[in-house]
Amino acid sequence: MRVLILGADGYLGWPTAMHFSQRGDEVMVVDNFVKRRIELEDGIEPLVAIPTLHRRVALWREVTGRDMALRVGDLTNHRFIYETLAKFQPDAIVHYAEQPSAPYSMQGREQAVFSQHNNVIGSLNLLFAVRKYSPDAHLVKLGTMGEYGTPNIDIEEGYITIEHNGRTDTLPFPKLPGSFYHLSKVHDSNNLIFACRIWGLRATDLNQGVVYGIDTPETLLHEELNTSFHYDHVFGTVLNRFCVQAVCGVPLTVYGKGGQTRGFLNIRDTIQCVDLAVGNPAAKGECRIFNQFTETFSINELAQTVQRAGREVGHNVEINHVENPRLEAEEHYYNPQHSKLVELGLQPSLLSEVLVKEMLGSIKNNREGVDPDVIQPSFGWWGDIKDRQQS
Ligand code: USQ
Repeated sequence: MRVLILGADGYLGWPTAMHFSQRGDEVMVVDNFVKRRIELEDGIEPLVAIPTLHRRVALWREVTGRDMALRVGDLTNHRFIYETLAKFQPDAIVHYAEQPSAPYSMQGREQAVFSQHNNVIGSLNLLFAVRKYSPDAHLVKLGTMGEYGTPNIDIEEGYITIEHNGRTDTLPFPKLPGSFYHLSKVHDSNNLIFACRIWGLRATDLNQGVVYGIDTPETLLHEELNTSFHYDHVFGTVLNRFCVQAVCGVPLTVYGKGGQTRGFLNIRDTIQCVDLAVGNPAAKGECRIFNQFTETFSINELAQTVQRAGREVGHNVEINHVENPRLEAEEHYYNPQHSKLVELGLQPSLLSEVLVKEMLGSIKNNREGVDPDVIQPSFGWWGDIKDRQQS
């Protein structure tokens, strides 16, 4: 297959690109390096320095003998994505090319506007490009479980059948997103459903939970093939952050009461899910929605798991309930369905203390890369934390 990976320089994009290339597919990788620019803006770096994308592609060729095509460009420039599809003619497009941080999007007006412009307009240009140049390609788009928020009813996979005043219909599940970033994904989902309905495109929207983990089989082939692992308050996801905090002796930063419950999955399962979606394409005109996570945990449960595993390997792990920089329910009902990927054959790698200990071991080897100044949140859902503390 010809597989186009958009956002291939990121935490999930790079391991996904290597996976499809290793499988023998013809892969093209694309990125505009927005994440690297935000890293510079906010003074943060991945735990382990990541070579340029050009170097990663060259190294991949040296290690495996496999070629990947590389194009640098921005989806918000429609000419760039039109030309990319016209030349590459993909069978499948895996779209990660979005600003992925909820806290970044809540930092202020500029960051909110940037997040929505980059994500929504980039994806909209992509839809027009697919219609014009690759109308049969299967678009696999990364959405998020955060689109649904935490409603007080069971969350279905994308659509809900409702009976209202004696009539019944199946409609998109209501959305209650919790940040301008999550809202950008809701807008994308609406555009995607609409494009499939009116133009007959085929798409799968993967509403993914919070990803954790460091290694995939391909990142382990060479130390410079690592993925970009963040532990800071901007890009670090909660379990990755807790593991770094445990190794560095920083009390785990549970935000507020810690009863917030989310769907989680291992980075290896992200790759498996995307592989399953690509291998089982949606029909023409269909916009499938899969809830992509393997287990749910509260933040307190995660913190306790990291504490137990950390103490067993000699780390002094304390749990701290810090003031929540977000406005979110800290105790709530949460029961999202997630059977469609399992029906396609997903074999989950579930979270265990053994796995946490592996993560801790791997972080310990790179401990000198940790910057303690970027661990605590410095802005919240209302803006800069210092402003709130002063008022
Ligand atoms: N949290 C803490 N302490 C921390 C960091 C986070 O208690 O040090 C809490 C947050 O308040 C939140 C939960 O952990 O309730 C998850 O936060 P997160 O930063 O791990 O994840 P989130 O901001 O929701 O975003 C991440 C990815 C995003 C993806 C999303 C999936 O950055 O790209 O879309 O996970 S989901 O959460 O299902 O929407």
